[in-house]
Amino acid sequence: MTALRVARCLPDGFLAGALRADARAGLTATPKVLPPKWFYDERGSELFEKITRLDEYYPTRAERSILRAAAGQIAAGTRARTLVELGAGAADKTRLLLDALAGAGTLASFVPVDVSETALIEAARRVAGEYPGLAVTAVVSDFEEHLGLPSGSEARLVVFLGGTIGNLLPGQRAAFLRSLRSRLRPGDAFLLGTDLVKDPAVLVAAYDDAAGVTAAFNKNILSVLNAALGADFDPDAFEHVALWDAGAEWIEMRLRSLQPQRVTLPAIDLQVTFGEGEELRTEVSAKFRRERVAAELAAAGFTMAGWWTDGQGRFGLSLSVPAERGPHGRRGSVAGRAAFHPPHPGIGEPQLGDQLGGDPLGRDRPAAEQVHRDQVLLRPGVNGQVRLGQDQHQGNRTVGEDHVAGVEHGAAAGLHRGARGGGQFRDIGHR
Ligand code: AVJ
Repeated sequence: MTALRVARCLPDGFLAGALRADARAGLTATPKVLPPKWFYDERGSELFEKITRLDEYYPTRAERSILRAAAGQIAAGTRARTLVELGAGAADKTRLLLDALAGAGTLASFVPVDVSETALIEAARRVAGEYPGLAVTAVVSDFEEHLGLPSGSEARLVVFLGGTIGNLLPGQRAAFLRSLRSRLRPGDAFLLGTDLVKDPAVLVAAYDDAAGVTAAFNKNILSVLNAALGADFDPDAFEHVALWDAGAEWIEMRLRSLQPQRVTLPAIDLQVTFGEGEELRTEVSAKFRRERVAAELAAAGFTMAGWWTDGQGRFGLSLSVPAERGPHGRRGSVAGRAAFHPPHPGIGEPQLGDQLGGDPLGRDRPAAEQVHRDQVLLRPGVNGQVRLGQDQHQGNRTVGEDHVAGVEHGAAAGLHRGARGGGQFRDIGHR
């Protein structure tokens, strides 16, 4: 039997309050700015799904191709019992990891974490249906504010995919990584997807597609404000702008006012004016180089143990463990670690020759052909098994064995909560 549980780590009204505060602060700032997390109402989530299928938007396909090739290595290296997915939209990619962990015989529970409750529960329900015996706990949380991590389980693999970390500004990113690191223990691991610096034309096209889907996605943030705050934005009075900031190495999306205009937001008692050509920044999507990923992880107290890219070097996936010396910008000692040998020779070996040609449409070629794996520093464990980082419990319980069905209330058993968190479990049924 599988139960799906839902844990709320956000106090009632938290999101509504956060949106109002962000709208007030951002629309009275110079230049005007809104945080990208408000794109994702139902329509915004649908539009983003559509974006992931566009020819120009390569990150989803690139990351999926890496995961297809590397999931087995990640499962063998982490032997994770609990898969925690932050921003759990990308359910198809999640399945690659769930399958690999199930294949390794270690998987017991899945904890998808997202702010968007309806999308989260729908995805969690589907996974629970497809993996009988898997304990699924959907955590409604804003991972910047209230990181919901199950504390009862060991050998957790926390994954943050899609390059979404690039939506955080450098200071927010550092705070997020430190906060995550402070909740992890030896034996846990962190898998992070990062989009990589590349030809600006390729980047800009990914955020300004010919069909105009990204433009509609960008303007949808105005509809979100209209619905939530009774505002009277006219999305047609703005144009979509995507630009590459070469100094900061990030893509910015903006909405440019086509005319002088005044907008009223009754719910927060605010009127704002836009001059003709005035821009509102709606998203930063930072692009990375491997060294910067490693440096930011190290500064937060992680040691990068593995790094993979797709064959065209478009996207990077890093696997990190808590550093032995903590978050002081020093790397954990790698003494005693051994180079990781992939369980499937040929997969994950660096492929350097003919990787740059590729399908002109950018479609995936078979994963084994195109994924680069850099050296992975892991320690061979007992029985010759590859283990990550420090000592780990050898979780050998079978999937679902320890599951307790039922309703849990109040204390959100097993979940860390932020200071403002008021976690509550609601049982939403058994299968
Ligand atoms: C979901 C945050 C990874 O930054 O590429 C897609 C969102 N914005 N097109 C990204 C997005 C414009 C996307 N992330």
